[in-house]
Amino acid sequence: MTVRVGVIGVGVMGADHVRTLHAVVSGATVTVITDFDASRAATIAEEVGARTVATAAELIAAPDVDAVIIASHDSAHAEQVSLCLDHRKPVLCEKPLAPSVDECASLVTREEHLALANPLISVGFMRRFHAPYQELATAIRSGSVGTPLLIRASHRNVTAYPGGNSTDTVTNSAIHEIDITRWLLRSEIVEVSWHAPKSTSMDTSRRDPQILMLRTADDVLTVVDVFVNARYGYDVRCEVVGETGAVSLAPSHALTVDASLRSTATYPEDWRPLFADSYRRQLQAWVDALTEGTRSPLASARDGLRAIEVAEALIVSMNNVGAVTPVKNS
Ligand code: ISE
Repeated sequence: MTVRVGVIGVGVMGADHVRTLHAVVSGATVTVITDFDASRAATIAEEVGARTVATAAELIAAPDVDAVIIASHDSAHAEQVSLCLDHRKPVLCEKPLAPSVDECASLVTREEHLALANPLISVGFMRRFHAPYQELATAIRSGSVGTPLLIRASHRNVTAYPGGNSTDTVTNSAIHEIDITRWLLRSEIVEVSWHAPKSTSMDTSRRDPQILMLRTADDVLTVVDVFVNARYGYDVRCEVVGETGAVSLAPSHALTVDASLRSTATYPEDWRPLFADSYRRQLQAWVDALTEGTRSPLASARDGLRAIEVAEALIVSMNNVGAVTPVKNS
């Protein structure tokens, strides 16, 4: 069986998913594409031999679409995922599942009411498929650094995507750090606080950088700096400090040039080169589960809800001069 996939939104990430599905993933074919920019949709559709439709609703209802990928603007996710539930179509929604707790909670409730053996919603927290994060998790579980006490993480982009604000930094970028912290530690984040030094002059629309403190139920503290206009390169760091040692991700730079008495590291411009293999493995795992009729091994709708609950607590802290804020579970 070949899974016929419809892709909603072919900006940076959606286009990447289309190409990965088309060229690298086995067992799937992209049949239908839609985007608010019709010519962008037409160009990539032609590249992979798909057809285009005008709206997300049309795509989700299409008879030649078995499963849907949502890579549209974050604000459109809830409505589009909801339509997938109406049509009982499996959906891989890019993170965040939706930018508010209310929207995510309502999707979780609706999906749970369907009581399906294989839930329909998967969320694109692709770092769970990144081999270095998986090795980090294995190192923690094997006890090689003792009981984890502290995580120090960084999330740095070259430039922020246009039109966002301080809140979007949390719901769109820092959401990865939130998910990976609970995934690495297997413990829920129960309390947070938000802080910021003076902002970069490069972006007047948001506080940037931001420092986030995430405390898990087992009392491990994660400290993350998220700097979405860091300019120098795309850089993700993570060090887990335990009672007897520390374990870190290897540096994000792919290339080091040694010449003229210098060693120069070259960073990627965005996340795609660093996480290309994670996206591929995530898509393949999703398609395989659909083909085999098994449960999706990707992050679930409830994982999406948990992450946005933490994000909302961070936003409360942001609006209350960094007050320590409990995370409410709905
Ligand atoms: C983007 O959507 C991602 O998923 C990237 O991993 C992240 O670094 C970036 O900040 C987001 O906008």
